[in-house]
Amino acid sequence: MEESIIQIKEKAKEEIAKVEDLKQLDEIRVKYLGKKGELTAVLKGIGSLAPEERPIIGELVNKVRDELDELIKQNVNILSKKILIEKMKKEKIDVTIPSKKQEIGTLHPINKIIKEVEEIFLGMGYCIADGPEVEKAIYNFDKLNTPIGHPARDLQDTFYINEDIVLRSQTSPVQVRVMEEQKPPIKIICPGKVYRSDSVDATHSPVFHQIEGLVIDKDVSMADLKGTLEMFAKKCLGEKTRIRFRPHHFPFTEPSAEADVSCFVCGGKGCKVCKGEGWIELLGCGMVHPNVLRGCKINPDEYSGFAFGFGVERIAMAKYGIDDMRLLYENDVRFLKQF
Ligand code: 2NL
Repeated sequence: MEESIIQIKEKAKEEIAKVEDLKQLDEIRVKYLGKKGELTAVLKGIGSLAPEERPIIGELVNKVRDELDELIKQNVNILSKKILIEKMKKEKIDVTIPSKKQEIGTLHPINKIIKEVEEIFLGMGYCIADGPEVEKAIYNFDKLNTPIGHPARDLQDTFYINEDIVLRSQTSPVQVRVMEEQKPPIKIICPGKVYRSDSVDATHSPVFHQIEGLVIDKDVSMADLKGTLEMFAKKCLGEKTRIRFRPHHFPFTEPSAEADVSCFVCGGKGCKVCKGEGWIELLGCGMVHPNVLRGCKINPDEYSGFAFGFGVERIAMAKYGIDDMRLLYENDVRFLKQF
């Protein structure tokens, strides 16, 4: 009996020594020390032994059981440590490996143009003004000498929230608000989103960006307007750029003009960008209509002013050689990365 207990012990020790993972170790514990284990079976059979043998065998079984139990516990510790060390080796982090390159965003070409234009006009002493995109029709039209019945107010052309409220179709209402709130001299530019009921194509979008400028002071003339725009064109498109005015009509200016710039690609000889013309249309402008001044409680006999306005997308497309406006709104990073 004693011999078979020792044999069980030795067999168990041998098996424990070969164990490679915790699961195997637990299986051994169950096999020898579990309820149906080999040592437990010996204990259960103790009743059939001679009474004087019982305490001796009992003590031995308990000793072996404690010994094996301790051995298993030790091995659990050793194995756990080994497993942890291996895991740490496998998952070792090399902190000296250079990190993945961080992609740094760039300004959208539209915002780039807006910032550039702002810088140019800030340099000429202008302030930047902004105002609501949802605007009273009075500010968007009436106060800009565009009364009811004017085609620009057509339901086909303007987004109406209701009869009296529109999505602004230009940033001029911001300028009207400034004229009402401030006394001349006024020198501002107003960049922002504007809305027109246009279908999307290569040159149109129902939402686009505009920059308007306004100067009100004593003795402001058309020559000041032309000089200002020439300065702006040279700074924005290159020092060699020339400018020309063609007569035009806007309800809010009189006289009005469209200003062209000499083609900044060919210098005026004629090329693909200027379609052989040598000139590219830049913006609309003029002297602020006396009705507009009066509507803002500015006396047209005392003050005069000029105003101009242009679409930012058009300038961005010309400057960067973009042939389809939709590219500016699709947010394709491969396109945007180029600017
Ligand atoms: C264009 C032409 C223009 C103005 C905008 C303006 C503003 C006030 C008074 C008078 Cl408050 N005029 N703005 C003047 C002439 C032209 O824009 O083609 N824009 C896209």
